[in-house]
Amino acid sequence: MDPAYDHDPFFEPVIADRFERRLIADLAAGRCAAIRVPGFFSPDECALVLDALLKVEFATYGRQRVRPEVMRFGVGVSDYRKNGTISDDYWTAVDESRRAWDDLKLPFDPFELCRSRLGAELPQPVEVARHGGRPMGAGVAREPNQGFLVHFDDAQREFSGPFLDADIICQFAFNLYLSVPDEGGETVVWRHRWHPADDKHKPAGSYGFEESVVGDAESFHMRPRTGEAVLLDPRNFHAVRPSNGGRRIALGFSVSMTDTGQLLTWG
Ligand SMILES: O=C(O)CCC(=O)C(=O)O
Ligand SMILES: [Fe+2]
Repeated sequence: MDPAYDHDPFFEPVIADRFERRLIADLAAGRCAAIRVPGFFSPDECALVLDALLKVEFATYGRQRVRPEVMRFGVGVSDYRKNGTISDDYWTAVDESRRAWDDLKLPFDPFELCRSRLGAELPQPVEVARHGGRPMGAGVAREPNQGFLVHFDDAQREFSGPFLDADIICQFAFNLYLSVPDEGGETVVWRHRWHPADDKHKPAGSYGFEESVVGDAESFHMRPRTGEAVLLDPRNFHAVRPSNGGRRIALGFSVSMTDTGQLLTWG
């Protein structure tokens, strides 16, 4: 194909030294595909959180849905979907997760620090989202050493009815990398959004698709560094490659932009 027709100039990761308000608007509007902020956490901040996490036991995501296995510390709502709504046991899991994170006795709340730095240039504070008046989970530490399959994340398709107590314009995925492998562990993003026919490439019960689903769509990959934060549009199909030589541990949460432009987070 003629290279001039090969690349969408809006389909790019942007590297910046902070989450500028203008870049968040670009991501929401589709003028870029990801924002990368190296050094979002200092080496000391990463080491504090990582050291604490290395002493505790991680759980796995639902083993039927998430194969190969992904380890996690904390709760993600995707494991608590029942008939298109949030199941009651999510709220118990959120309470337990909050206690488990408190028990790490960190000198700061890493999710709160992520929210305040993410929102530093925004007119409204970044807050944890509510559902039915109750605050949702703040986020999760995830360890996909064997990678994540090709998938997309879009709560308005995964859940029916109002998902948050706010009207949502768009959704982002936030990751802060605390530990990265020597090799592998790249995040790959394709310029492909879900189409009903894609489900032919989706094994029953799996969260992920076969890689054939993205065909020859344009893609880019990001090799995260320790301390880097990435905000991406998770409607673009994405995957994480398996790691080699080291654990890949990241703090993650979803972010919604409301109709007033406020960012709300949830895990
Ligand atoms: O770990 C990553 O780089 C991306 C994980 C992912 O699938 C997401 O944040 O939605
Ligand atoms: Fe994802």
